[in-house]
Amino acid sequence: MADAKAQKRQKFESIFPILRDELLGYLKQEGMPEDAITWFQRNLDYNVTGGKLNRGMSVVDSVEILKGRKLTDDEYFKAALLGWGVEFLQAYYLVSDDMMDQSITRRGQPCWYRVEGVNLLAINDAYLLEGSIYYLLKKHFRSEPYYVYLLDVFHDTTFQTDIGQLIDLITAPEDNVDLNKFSLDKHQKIVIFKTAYYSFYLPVALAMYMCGIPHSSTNDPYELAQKILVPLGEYFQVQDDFLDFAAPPEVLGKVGTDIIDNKCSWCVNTALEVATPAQRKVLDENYGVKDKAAEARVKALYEEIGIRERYAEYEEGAYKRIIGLIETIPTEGADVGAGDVKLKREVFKVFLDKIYKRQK
Ligand code: GPP
Ligand code: MG
Ligand code: MG
Ligand code: MG
Repeated sequence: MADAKAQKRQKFESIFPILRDELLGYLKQEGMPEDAITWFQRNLDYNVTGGKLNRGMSVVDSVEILKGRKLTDDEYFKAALLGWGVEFLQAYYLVSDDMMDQSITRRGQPCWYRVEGVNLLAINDAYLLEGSIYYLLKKHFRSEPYYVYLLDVFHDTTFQTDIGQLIDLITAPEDNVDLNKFSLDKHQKIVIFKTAYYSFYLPVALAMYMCGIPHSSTNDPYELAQKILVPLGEYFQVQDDFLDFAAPPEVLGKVGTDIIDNKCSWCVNTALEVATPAQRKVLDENYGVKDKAAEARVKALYEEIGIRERYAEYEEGAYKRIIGLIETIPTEGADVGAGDVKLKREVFKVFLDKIYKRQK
């Protein structure tokens, strides 16, 4: 079992060098200087690989489930390319997000902008990661009837993510900590926009387009998918917020910064909902303060209000709710007007099982 999983991952990983070489080939073909090619390669190797690959591999898994059979070599390559497209988008966001959040480590290594000699060049490197997606899509999908839908869904989810990041950032100003600005409602908006669309809807929608599933004005399968995937992504970001506080950095691969960064996190919102006046005072005085001792006081308060039990309770509730949504799809799959292709429960169940009770 573990072996099959490792093999699957290896197969997916084996596509990356092909895509990287195509991108580097473009720079070579344009006669770019050697140091630019080397820089770009280092950017790609440092930032695109080394993650959990959940998002990318979900495209392949979903195409396999939708088609209900083993993929041909060409189909596998195309599905994996779309999966890597999501991973490139993720890399683009993480390089940028780490600068905005002033984070220290990512995937067990220094954040890219903190690597010797990189600094603000990381901004341009992020753009290059984003541009790479469209170079690769054009090269391999230009003549497919669904090409424009691929572009559309990448663009739409990118815009949604940018809006989510905007609310995330302006709700967490560095110089003005005001916990009255936070609420679980606002948190929900932030996480749906900054995470759920690009991390959960995008991979499945890409797979659906690749399988030729059309939109429908009466019963749109893409809307149905979104109804399940958005809550799934919301749950994922609550996990991210909780792990920022609770997970050891050596397991998580990153050092949590939410308390010091004054973030509108699930943890602080949960604490605010139940805090006594005395506890509220502790939060007011220590949250968002750029000081390790203040951070430790907030963490102690989280323990005091039983945040771990509250999180476990949230997790069980979220899991059941999402299973309930998945079960609105008929057991034999929903008819989506694409011949033999049916939208099956398994697409969503497999994705849910990948993240349920995750520790990192
Ligand atoms: C994750 O938030 C959100 C993103 C990675 C989207 C970034 C969007 C941009 C427009 C840059 P997070 O800060 O909680 O992630 P992490 O905990 O991994 O730093
Ligand atoms: Mg952030
Ligand atoms: Mg961050
Ligand atoms: Mg986080």
